[in-house]
Amino acid sequence: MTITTLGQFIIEKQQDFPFAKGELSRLLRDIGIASKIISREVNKAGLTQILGEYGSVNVQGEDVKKLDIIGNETFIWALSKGGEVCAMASEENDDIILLDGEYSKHGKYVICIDPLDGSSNIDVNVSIGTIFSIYRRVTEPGTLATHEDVLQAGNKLVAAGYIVYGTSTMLVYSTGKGVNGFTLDPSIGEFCLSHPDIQTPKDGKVYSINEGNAAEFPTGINNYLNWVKETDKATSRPYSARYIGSMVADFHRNLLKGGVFIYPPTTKSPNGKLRLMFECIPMSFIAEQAGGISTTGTHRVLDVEPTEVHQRVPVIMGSANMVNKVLEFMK
Ligand code: AHM
Ligand code: MG
Repeated sequence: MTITTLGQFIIEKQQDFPFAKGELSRLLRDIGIASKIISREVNKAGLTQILGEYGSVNVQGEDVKKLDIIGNETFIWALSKGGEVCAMASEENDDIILLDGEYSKHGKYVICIDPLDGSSNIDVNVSIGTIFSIYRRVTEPGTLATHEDVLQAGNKLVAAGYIVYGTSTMLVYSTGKGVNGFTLDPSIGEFCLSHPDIQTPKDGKVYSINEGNAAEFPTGINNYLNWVKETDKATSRPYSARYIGSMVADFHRNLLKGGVFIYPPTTKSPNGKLRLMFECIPMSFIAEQAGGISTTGTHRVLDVEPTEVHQRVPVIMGSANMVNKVLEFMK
């Protein structure tokens, strides 16, 4: 049996970028390392009875940190040391983090992370994820980075991906030349290529939306939700509803099996709930790279110009035919 580890794959793929000096490869490798650490912590999370509840003091008298804090600190630690990154933004931090170390100031890249997405699922042992995106800085290397480096539209992305901590841990990423998935083999501690060149089905039968908010949805979305439930042999309706409440896990299932993920505008939150920089842009990049579509309902998500780090946008993404059907109802 031959296996390809994430590290081997990254090095092989570096040849796709003739001018690359290896910084992006090192950055991707560092993300792999951070996610292995978080995967270990996520797997231990069920032991809180022994370790002490998160946020409390354990039997040794030490503070037990919340898993999302551990995730954030792990990523900041892993990515700020290598000198490839000059600035970071995290869903856990109000403002961007400027790295002013001698090496970091020369870093060519900017990274945005949602270290643990779907955190309401942590306490109940349900899948959660990490989401990341990488941009090339726009200011001069050697100087302190600025907001301009971070606030870039998704069409400027260099790479993006996610890690899903599910029944196994999987890392899925793209550098703009297709999407590849790696499964963590705990026996050797390596991510191994398990899903090469992922293509999402053009059609699917799964719709993922928090229908509990239906009273607040736009009419078009509710009309679509009525339509998916109608019986029609030709289109195999009714469809199946699947909603974990962990975007990474919901997205991952739909990516592999076909489906549409929707977080629409609501009357209370006209821009929806999900964050452009941390959640919508990276997942939209993966969706498109796998042959799917992602839109806010009016614009391609990757073309939205961000104006603030924690900006929110509505999102409809997944299998092309399903997204287009939702858009028909929204007209
Ligand atoms: P979080 O960043 O606070 O974890 O919230 C993001 C999560 C997504 O993973 C998920 O799709 C969504 O929130 C679920 O929200 P809701 O409970 O409103 O359906
Ligand atoms: Mg999140």
